[in-house]
Amino acid sequence: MNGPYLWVRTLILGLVALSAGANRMSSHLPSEINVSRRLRQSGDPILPAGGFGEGERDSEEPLGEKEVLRRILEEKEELLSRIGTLERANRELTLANSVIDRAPSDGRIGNTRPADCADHFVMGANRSGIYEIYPFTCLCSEPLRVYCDMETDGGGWTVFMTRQPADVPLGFNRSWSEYRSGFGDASGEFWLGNAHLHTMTSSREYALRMDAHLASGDVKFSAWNFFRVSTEVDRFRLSLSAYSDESTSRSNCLPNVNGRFFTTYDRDYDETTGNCAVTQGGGFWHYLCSNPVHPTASRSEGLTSACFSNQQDAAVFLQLKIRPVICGTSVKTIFLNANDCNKCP
Ligand SMILES: [Ca+2]
Repeated sequence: MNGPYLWVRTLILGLVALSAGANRMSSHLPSEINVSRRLRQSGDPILPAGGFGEGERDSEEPLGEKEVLRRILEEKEELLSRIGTLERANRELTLANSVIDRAPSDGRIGNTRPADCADHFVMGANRSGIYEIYPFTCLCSEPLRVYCDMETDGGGWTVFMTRQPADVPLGFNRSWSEYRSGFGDASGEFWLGNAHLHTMTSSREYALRMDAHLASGDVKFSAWNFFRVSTEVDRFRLSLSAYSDESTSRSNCLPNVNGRFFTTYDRDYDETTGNCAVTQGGGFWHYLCSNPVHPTASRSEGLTSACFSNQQDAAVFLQLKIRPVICGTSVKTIFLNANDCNKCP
């Protein structure tokens, strides 16, 4: 993805060169967007006779400054569109490679079951909605019904929690066993289940994303490049990487969850004398009840936070979702096809 970013950087450099009337940068720029070079060809660094678009203005009047800027903006829009296309193509290619990496070593083809929404995406699904996935090591297992976000940041996201407006809001003040198995419906508000999160994140390396639609109308997201849930014996302990710089939230909404155990009203594994799940509602990877936002809390207790934007803002829609880390070898190799149903436990 360095190419597109290099183009953007190059375009910015070109704009700087234009405003300064300087041509010395032109030798570093690719020909198709080399604004400075085109201006230099005209003999006038500010009002090019050569213009933008080959052969359009060979012998006409110099362009006005507004026209020059308009054309620059047009080229910028075109470049941004091409960057978006290239980024999506690159993401699809990388995800496709991850599937190829997971192919059986004996050369057998077919019978591959999607382990998550990223697999569905690679197999051609590009519409968000309900899908069945098989995040297990044994092909005999029943599928899970999940919501796949196939649009956000290239798609391929498996949603494991949704909070959204509902005529009858789903209660998230649930027991340990309910959070273990999951509750709600994937088409509305729901929690996928900690046991499923453990199965999924122990077979592949996943990134976490939180999307928030705010009462103010703003849309923000937070991202973390590593997310893994441990076993139930380990109290579903969470491993979460540092907050990603790509996030658009004002600050890290989950700064205190890495290494924490899951806590519900009937299992107190937080570090307070009380129980964060009792005082805030819901269940989560609590420490000192001090996270800026508590995604499973009652709305009045947990979904209003200044971590989203500059003002204390309430999330009216909140999703937590995971996707395989798509940087080559970090996706672990698993051979679903190689499993023998006769050996299922
Ligand atoms: Ca406690």
